Amino acid sequence: MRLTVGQAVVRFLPAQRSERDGVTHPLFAGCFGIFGHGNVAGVGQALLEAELLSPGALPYVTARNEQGMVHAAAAYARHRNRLTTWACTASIGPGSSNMLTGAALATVNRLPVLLLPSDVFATRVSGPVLQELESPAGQDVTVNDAFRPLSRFFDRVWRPEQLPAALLGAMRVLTDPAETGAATIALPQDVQAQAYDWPEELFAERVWHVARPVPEPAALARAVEVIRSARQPLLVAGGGVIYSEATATLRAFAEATGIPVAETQAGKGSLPYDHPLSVGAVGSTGSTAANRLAADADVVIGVGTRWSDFTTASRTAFAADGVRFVNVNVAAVDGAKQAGTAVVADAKVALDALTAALAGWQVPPAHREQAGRVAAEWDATVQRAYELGHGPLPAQSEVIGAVNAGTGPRDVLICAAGSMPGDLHKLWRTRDPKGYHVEYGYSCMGYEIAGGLGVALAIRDAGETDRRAVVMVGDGSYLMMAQELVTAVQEGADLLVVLVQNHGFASIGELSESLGSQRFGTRYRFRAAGTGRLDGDVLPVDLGANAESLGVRVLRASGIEDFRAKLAQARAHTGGPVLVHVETDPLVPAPSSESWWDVPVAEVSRLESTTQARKSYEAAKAAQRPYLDPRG
Ligand SMILES: Cc1ncc(C[n+]2csc(CCOP(=O)(O)OP(=O)(O)O)c2C)c(N)n1
Ligand SMILES: [Mg+2]
Repeated sequence: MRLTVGQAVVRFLPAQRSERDGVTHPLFAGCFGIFGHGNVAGVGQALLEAELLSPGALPYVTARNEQGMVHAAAAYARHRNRLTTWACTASIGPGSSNMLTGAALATVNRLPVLLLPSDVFATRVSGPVLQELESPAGQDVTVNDAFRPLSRFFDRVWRPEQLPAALLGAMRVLTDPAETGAATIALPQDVQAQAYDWPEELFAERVWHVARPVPEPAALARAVEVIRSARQPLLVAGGGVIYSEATATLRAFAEATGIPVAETQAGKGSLPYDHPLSVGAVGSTGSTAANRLAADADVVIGVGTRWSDFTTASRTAFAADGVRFVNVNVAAVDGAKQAGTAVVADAKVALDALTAALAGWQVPPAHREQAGRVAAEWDATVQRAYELGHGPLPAQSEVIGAVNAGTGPRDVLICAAGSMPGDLHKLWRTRDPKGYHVEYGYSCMGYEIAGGLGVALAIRDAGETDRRAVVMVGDGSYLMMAQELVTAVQEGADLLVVLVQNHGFASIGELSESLGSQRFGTRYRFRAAGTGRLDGDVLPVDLGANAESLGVRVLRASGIEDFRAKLAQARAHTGGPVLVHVETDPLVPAPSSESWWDVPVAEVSRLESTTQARKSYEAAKAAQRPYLDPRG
């Protein structure tokens, strides 16, 4: 079949399907893109031909920023438990390098996205081409080489003959639960337009089986022995529980054994918040319930977690002498962490096997009771934070409470950076396994709206009429990247955005203050004539007007009661994005997690604030543990 390389790519992608548990899905929902030289006449021409001659095969969506489109693709994949994603095509140079942050985010979070950056001429006869980075030391180096460390798969198709291996290699990685992340195929612009005689079978429908690796019997037996020895165990549920669709299995395991369940950011929603064995968020942004159980746990069972510093409170959360870890993870690299007993397997299969192997064994009743007690205490703390009655501007916790109460049980809450991820981790009452979508692997400002668009499209494509994508975004994140609102308008995507304006960085402000850095550079203020510093009046930024100018329906709330009313109005809006704007007081922190996060403070300083903070830092650091002893 004689096609260009661009046409071959566009013909190949719709024929790929993913399969798990006997159900198949299209691997690609469509292709996001922004055209420029490099892809306009190659992949772009092929997408036009497909749209005109085989409509619906690979829907094309124009995005506004290449980073945003990769976030949308990653968010879509996350909502679909990684079984369906998008391809992203970008032009040469800046168009392609704009996707780098998106690539890193997808890889860190283990979310499949297919990136098709355009590249310089393979023939080099016209080089250096506009937007080409010339490396004096090697003419095969281009900006796209920067994707190599950020991608789980990278290839550059210098010749058409290389394309089949590149495509098949990328598909394998995208559908491997342990390896998945960004798969990047760089396409030189002349090669995209070059014709070649392809074997027909390249375009045959192909099913990629998403594996559920079973635990090795000996590894399972080792894990069972450790768990049976436990008196005060705690299970930490990570994103792997949700991607593996293991939430019902986890619930059965917890109910059978009485082991309380704490959640990481990606794992939040593994159990509904009001399940008797749910103790909520763990770690630096955790609940006091989970953190108290963590502090005393003799055995910690991590399922589908990569043990980030937020989860372990920088290796201080698990404080008992001789604490031992059991790590159930599909990725061997995570199984081996914390000198744990590794069970390298799919979360669902492994939890089923553990439940069977532990039949009849239970934690002492007092442990179960303690979990219920500390969870109830935390729930009362959450309720107080929801009803703070702070004035004149409300506290962020009140806005979170209003959004929690004012949205449906199946709605999906999307957030990524700022003070909200931590506050949401502590305070959000999750009612559905897919109800909490906080990107905290890369915690990338600017993900929120683009990610919300991806979730809204995933909800639409899955026909989930009982769900809505609800974004909570701070003013800093909004200013960094709000432009996919225009894409949401274009697609008629039902996206509800809550924009929390506090004139700067509440998060980094609080962190800065706690580290002795006096909130330096964290407020949005005029440069004052008197001081020459950024401590003048609040900047007259009207983000509501900004969203309105992009074609978004905007509702402005003043105070918490009005916010509740505007949120209800916004929920009734359909057919495109709607935004509720609310101002909050940046100086009201969420309830304490009684935990820590390791952010080093200057060892010497002429500032008293820094010197004091360094003392506290050293004191806190003394509690840090290496978790290196295989015997616990
Ligand atoms: C792309 C990116 N740049 C910088 C940071 C570091 N950072 C984390 S939170 C934050 C401020 C976020 O401000 P805003 O969205 O207004 O949220 P707030 O802290 O006010 O809740 C910054 C700069 C980041 N996470 N991502
Ligand atoms: Mg802010």
